[in-house]
Amino acid sequence: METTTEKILVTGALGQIGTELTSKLVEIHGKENVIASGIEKWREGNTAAGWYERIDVTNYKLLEDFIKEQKITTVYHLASLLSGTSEKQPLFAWKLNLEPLLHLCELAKDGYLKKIFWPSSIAVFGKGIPKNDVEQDVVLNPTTVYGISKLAGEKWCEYYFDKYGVDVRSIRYPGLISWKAPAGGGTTDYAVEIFYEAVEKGKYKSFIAENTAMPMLYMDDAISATIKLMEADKDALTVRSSYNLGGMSFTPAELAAEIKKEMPDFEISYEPDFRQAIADSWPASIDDSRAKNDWGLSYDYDITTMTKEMIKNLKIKLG
Ligand code: AKB
Repeated sequence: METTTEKILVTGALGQIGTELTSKLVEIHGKENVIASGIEKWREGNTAAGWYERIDVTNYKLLEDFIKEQKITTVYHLASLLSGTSEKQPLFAWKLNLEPLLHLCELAKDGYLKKIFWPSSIAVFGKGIPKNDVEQDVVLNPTTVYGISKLAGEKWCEYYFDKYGVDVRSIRYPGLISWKAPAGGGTTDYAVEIFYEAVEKGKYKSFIAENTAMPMLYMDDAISATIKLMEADKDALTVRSSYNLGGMSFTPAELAAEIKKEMPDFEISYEPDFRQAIADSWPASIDDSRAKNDWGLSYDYDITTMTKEMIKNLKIKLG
């Protein structure tokens, strides 16, 4: 485990992952060492970090000056458009999802950053790949704007590591389920919306078909995996593109059945939209043995414990 003092910048810090990752980083490194950033205006209490800086990551000069002035050592670069939104804004998705990553890699190459975390996604796999237990090194064939941008990002991470030794680490996140901050624009987000609507309305119309399985992960497990990867010994890492993360795998019907155990009156209906085609091109389950072997990936939640936690916390949050 590396123990150097870190000065951390989180981009996209007010998003679904950023909100919870920032809190965890503050817990580990202290408020004074974690700076949250995003394009949103600052609001009282919007982050656990000691400092919130409004940064548009596509403004490279601003990003670079800030990193140099504040002597940032580590960036968790989370700012991104998800799969559904990316289909609607392809050029902007490419610009946002890829170019700032390259600028950060350049800064690391020039010695201004020690470490970068960048999220990839199960969207990199795409069509023509086996559906179940998809391995780390299969041929990648994404057919979505988001998947293409994530695949390109992975290849750049690997390139900067191979050529310049840049320590950029990455995870292929499955769908992430959480109650603290809303998700937005993703294909797996039905698995978040369903809980909000179960608690608020007792019913949900799913935009993903009944029997479409996708890999999913409870946010607590996603955060601990991210921290574990970033704290792992550099020499233990054998994947420099992005690590597979499988989490759990379920369909909307299976999730609805779990919710019904907690809320017997809950009703689900199905009206698949354009995101069904995206889901159909993604794996149903993922083999994450490389992450388990290399840096000790493990999970605390399954579909039952995750469902109980989501409902318990949303009932409190939504009153
Ligand atoms: C999405 O659905 O776009 C994301 C993802 C799997 O990367 N949650």
